[in-house]
Amino acid sequence: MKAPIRVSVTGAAGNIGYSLLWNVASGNCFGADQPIILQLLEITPALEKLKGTIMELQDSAFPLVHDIIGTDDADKAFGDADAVFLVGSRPRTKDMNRSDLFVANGPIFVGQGKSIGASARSTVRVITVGNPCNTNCLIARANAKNLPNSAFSAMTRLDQNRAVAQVAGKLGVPPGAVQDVFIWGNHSDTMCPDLQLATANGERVAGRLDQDWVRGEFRQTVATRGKAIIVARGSSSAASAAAAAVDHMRDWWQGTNGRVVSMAIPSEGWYGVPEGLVYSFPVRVDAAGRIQVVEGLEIDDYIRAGIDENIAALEDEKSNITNLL
Ligand code: NAX
Repeated sequence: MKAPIRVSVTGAAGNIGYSLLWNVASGNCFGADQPIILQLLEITPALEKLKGTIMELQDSAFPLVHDIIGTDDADKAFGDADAVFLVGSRPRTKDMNRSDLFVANGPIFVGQGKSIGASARSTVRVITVGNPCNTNCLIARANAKNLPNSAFSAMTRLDQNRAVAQVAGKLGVPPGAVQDVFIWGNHSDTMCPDLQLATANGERVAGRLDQDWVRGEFRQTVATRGKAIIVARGSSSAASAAAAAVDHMRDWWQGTNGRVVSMAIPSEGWYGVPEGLVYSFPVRVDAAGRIQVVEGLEIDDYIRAGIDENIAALEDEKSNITNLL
């Protein structure tokens, strides 16, 4: 039996947490033979609700869950953490712009970044889900000074999964047949899906899809899916976001076995993206958990414009929070 790993989840009493915790506890993320200790962080007013979530987790009697800690103390929640899901923050509501989220959520990631740096293991892997997730990740990264860039990531996997679903629907194949779809840039409506490597049942999809659809309806649908779900459900994506967070962390933990996926990570200058910007790239993850950007792709004018639009958007987001870095 492997030794348990410590998995921290912030915002654990929230909507995404309610789905994410069950996915993680069942072994879907870290493997069916990997015991875990859940370390759940909430703000003080939500501790009672968290207590209810923990009671339900206990009642699920997951064999892999060796202990569950619920707390409003970040140092305790991140103590010796091997993996961290930064979910806790305010979701965008119908009346909010994305820019309102900076004011509401940026400062959370200063404190949590410092606390991760002080308390988590030096090998910790952090995924940032709380929006605006790329820039929140940048803030957390900047405040965890002792940790390497490679410890931090933000989630564009939901955008990728949305893109996969649209391509699968168009081609009339199950989503599992579609691989190597990836996203450039920011988790926002500027994100740029790229199908140049994508395959369905092992065959390239590029020649089989109408370019007007790819550049028009497809991109528009993926870009605005979050908003469409808020309008339809009255609250933002939760179960699909939790599933995407698990996909991201599972691939980081267990490797992608050659598949290409999207992860937003601190740039080292790849494809002209300024160093340090947390930007979604096509990546592969090796068995040791090293994230490797797929380099040398041919970038046509359309994709170049998409990459540049996202650089500008993220530089603009960064300019709002330089005091938090
Ligand atoms: P909820 O409001 O249901 O839950 C958020 C939870 O976070 C609440 O229980 C709240 O008490 C807690 N919280 C707030 N501040 C905290 C802090 N400082 N420390 C710890 N916990 C804190 O929102 P939910 O639907 O779960 O969404 C969470 C975040 O994910 C939002 O920012 C949302 O915008 C973001 N999303 C990100 C997505 C992505 O693809 N990156 C997609 C889904 C989602 O929109």
